[in-house]
Amino acid sequence: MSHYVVTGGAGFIGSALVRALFEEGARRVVVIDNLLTGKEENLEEVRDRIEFHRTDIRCYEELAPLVRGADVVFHLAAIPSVPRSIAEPVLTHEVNIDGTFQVLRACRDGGVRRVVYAASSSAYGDTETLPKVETMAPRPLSPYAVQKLAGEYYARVFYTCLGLETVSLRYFNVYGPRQDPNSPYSGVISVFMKALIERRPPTIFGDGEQTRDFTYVEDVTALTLKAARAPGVAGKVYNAGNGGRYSLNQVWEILQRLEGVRLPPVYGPPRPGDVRHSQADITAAVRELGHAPRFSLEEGLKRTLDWYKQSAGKIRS
Ligand code: UD2
Repeated sequence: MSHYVVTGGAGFIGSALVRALFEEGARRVVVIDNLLTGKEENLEEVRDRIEFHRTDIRCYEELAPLVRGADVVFHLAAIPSVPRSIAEPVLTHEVNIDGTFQVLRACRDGGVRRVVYAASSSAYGDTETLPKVETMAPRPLSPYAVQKLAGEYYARVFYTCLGLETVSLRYFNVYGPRQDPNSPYSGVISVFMKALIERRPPTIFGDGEQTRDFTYVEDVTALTLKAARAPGVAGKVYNAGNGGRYSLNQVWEILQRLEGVRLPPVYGPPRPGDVRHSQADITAAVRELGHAPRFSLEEGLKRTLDWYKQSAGKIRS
């Protein structure tokens, strides 16, 4: 296989996937990104090896020729963030649901061999049992969760009814280098990194005892590549997590220890649409896709912190 397309390839996860593709010998990688949240600088090291298109996934006419004949399309383009989906339900609906539909439609029309779709752990909502298994009924709590779940459903019926091979991976709170800490909708670990480097206390929404299965970006990209070629998995959904669970208070404790500082957090009101606890059962992904996460939270945080320190000039807003 040699011809890949990554939608959202200028994003923090998408750009890591592009680098991983080249590491395993990909020859042709097409990146589609409208640069709404993605950044070209995320692709700095591979800029002269990729074909970059500043294209919006809602536009079928522009999309169709770019995906035609690809071996695998990795569909990561989305507007993430639970609070953003509450603040901007129309825009996020259009990009996350309509855009996903157009990507699937273009892939089906263009004879693409397989689509790997970046779904979200938010689909589970507040289920009573932990860890969360793919067989549980979804209970989305926010527009974002509904939108990512609708994408999964579309991916599945594009396989069962329309013959396009798709695999959905429910990413669980991915973190790592290049995650943008400067937006009001930034992922919590990037926000913690920036606060730590600037020696400021972070704001924690709620009591900080909510838990997440924080998953290092390289573990997610490795699994995403495996999903592109695993046999017998078309139409399925898998958890893409680490399998652990840490509270925000614990994460902030670890980070303070790594830096040797004490900066008690400020606590604010809980965030609407927030899930209380999240943890992946990764049994199916291990068995059927060969998932093998390599990074403990502490190891992942150390690597991430090193990157933020080296890039401190760049991450300042
Ligand atoms: C959801 C999904 C995740 C991914 C992501 C994309 C769940 C469990 N996870 O992540 O898989 O799809 O959406 O956006 O649904 N927080 C603070 N202070 C801050 C920022 C955040 O306390 O400055 C809290 C926030 O209230 C939440 C936790 O940190 O309890 C994680 O928030 P997040 O925005 O990093 O990610 P989350 O869990 O919404």
